[in-house]
Amino acid sequence: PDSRPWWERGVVYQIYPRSFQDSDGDGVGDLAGIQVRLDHVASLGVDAIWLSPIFPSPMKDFGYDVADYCGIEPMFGDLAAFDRLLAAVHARGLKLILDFVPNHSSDQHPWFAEGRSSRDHPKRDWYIWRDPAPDGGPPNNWISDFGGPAWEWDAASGQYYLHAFLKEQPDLNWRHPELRRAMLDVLRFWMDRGVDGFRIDVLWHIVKSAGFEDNPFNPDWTPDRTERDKVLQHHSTDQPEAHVISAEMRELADEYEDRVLIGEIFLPNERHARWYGTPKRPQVHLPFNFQLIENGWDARTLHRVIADYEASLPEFGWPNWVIGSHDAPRIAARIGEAQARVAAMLLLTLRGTPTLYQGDELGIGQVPIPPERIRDPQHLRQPHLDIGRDRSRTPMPWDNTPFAGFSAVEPWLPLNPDWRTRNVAAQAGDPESMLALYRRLLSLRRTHPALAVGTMALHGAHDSLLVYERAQGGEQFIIILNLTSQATEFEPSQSARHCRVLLSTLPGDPPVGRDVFTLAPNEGVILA
Ligand code: TEU
Repeated sequence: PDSRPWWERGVVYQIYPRSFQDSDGDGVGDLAGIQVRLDHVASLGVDAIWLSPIFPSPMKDFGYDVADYCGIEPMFGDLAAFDRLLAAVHARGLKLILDFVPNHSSDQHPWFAEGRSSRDHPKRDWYIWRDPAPDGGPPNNWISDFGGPAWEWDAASGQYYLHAFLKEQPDLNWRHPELRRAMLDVLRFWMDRGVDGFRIDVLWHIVKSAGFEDNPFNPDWTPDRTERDKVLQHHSTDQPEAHVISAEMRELADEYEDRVLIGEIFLPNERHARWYGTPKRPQVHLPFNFQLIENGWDARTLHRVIADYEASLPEFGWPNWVIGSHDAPRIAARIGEAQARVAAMLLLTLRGTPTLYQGDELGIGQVPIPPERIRDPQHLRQPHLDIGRDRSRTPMPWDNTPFAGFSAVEPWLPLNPDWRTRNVAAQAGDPESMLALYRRLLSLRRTHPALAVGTMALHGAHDSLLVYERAQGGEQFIIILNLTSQATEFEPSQSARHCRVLLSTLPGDPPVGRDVFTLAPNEGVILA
């Protein structure tokens, strides 16, 4: 048996709690709903669930604005419901990862309300307050990720406070020792309760340069890009002190058994890799790797992305891959449904921990949202840009009963228009479905550790095909992915000549045992 920790062997499944299952008829998902649907998660064959935030929140950013780090949002349930869910998850041999949002709280958090009340309040410096610039304007040129200045004027106390996201999400001051202790206690609280780890929201943001210098302007900015991109986030992100805190979080996690830290970090390879820390002073186990989302989808680009990423990893650093999230456009819409099957094979056979996003296992596309139903604050603030996150946050379609079995009432966001045929029940009974493919891939990974934790050797770059081998303990697999919609010949090496197709992404009779090396359009195969 492999002695690797579960987060290296396993697969993570992201649940967006508002949109998984509603159990109490308010049109919004909840914890009891998730518990009812654990069969789906278990039968998929994943190992861990990551829940987007479930804490009390005014929901200005749908839970990423936390008003109490140690409670449960009433819309989702309560601590008792959480404990029941955690026990049910563990009873199935699954792990539960929570979303920790350390960069900012809600402006409704009592800490902020207290600090806001007066300049001399002991909690004032738990957030980032600055005097105006000499002209009365904001202290510097930093821009919020959701557009507009990152500073909000507080007339009552005559200062600005910093918010990297919405003004309802004031940034916490991690340089303050008491705030730091209070936030680390939050991690302790949930680990004592039994959670298996955390996905840490915008970890690279948590400390700002002490000098609050202006950020440099981005010479490549054009009006079709988000306002945030106008300046490079040079002084507002990736500060050395943030790495110190990340190491402290790890030290704390390591006081417990088998807990994982996954950091949400957007940086070029070399700086990204530093978030692993060093063997002596480790930081997060998995700095999230979004490169399959951020880059073009063709054989040469993927080859370069994989090779460069692998080359950038420290020797002890374990890779990870993501193709979808609650922030990104749906993979099936971005590259087409046929290629999305190839993407599933890529994600589940690359070296590194995969994270699946709910609904991608059904091949759901970008769901059209009528203008009056748009909820995403990022979209509402920059309506001229094509950045609506609601379109990938829509409710899970479970079956073809009213509201797709998600809820007894009209859900908070519309369902995918094809929910009557594209739902879990329909796909579970269809061997050609995306769901069936995901289940097969996940079960192969489980039976053959080489596919999960084996070594990986990339073949040379090719215009149409991406080819790599995975091996461990005498087992060897060749993965060949056709990134194009043309049939493409694969020139087998001597060793590959005797291989047989173990699994194809093609719908229809999986051509098991086939020994031809012509890949059909949009076909991926695993050879053994
Ligand atoms: O996202 C961080 C982040 O970088 C986003 O601004 C991302 O670039 C954008 O959503 C892409 O369209 C995290 C959470 O995942 C996101 O949902 C939150 O809104 C954000 O942090 C603030 O907490």
